[in-house]
Amino acid sequence: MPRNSALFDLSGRVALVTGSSQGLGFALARGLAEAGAWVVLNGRDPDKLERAAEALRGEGCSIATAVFDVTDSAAVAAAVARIEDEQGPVDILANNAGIHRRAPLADMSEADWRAVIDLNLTGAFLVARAVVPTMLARGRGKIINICSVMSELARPTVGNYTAAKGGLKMLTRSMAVEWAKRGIQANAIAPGYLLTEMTATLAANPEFNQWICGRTPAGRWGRPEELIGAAIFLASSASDYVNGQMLAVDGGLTAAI
Ligand code: GCO
Repeated sequence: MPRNSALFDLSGRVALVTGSSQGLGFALARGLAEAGAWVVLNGRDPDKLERAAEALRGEGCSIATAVFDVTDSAAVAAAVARIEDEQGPVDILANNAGIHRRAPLADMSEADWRAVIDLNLTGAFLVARAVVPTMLARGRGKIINICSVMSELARPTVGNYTAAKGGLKMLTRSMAVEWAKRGIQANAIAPGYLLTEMTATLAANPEFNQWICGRTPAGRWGRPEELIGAAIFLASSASDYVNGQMLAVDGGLTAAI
């Protein structure tokens, strides 16, 4: 058991954060890197990813990049093999990649349904399945699935996303029950309404903004960096006996009616 000062130390750990060229993933990557991890950023757009990597390297972070689409299992397998080769086995996986395609369910296209389930849910399974063999072999690993308040609550126009995030919560429990005995902790973080590129149009809508601020006990939107404490906890030895849990970082939103 490490001393308190070492409980949250990620020095020497390799962390892969999917969807990390912007938004929550970028903030998580920065937070894990500042806690000592060697962080592999992932995204689909090589230029955007490189810009994100350069920004973090400029702050003194240890950063590598892996361009791949989390829905493409062959690309995932190839990328993970390369990461293992170059950086070493993945100690920490943050399944963060996510998209929105908002539409009322009655009008939602099959393509928009499938795209969101595929990326937000199936993608997390595919990347976890690719990194878990070396975790199982070494008897340790941390998987952090980025869920949502939409893992618990629904609102109109985001039925595909809500179904995917609800599924991701249960996938987290499935990972925990299958792998806990093997030294792997799988848990989730459920962010509330945080200001990112994905929520910018919502935040800019005065009516929506007022609704969220009124609905959230903290009375405001969250900032991406407010996820970092939870992520470091779930990525570090501090959470070695925590399995299958979803920690809400939502200003109290899911605690309130
Ligand atoms: C929306 C939002 C949400 C959030 C988030 C909340 O359309 O209601 O985009 O889905 O972004 O996931 O946790």
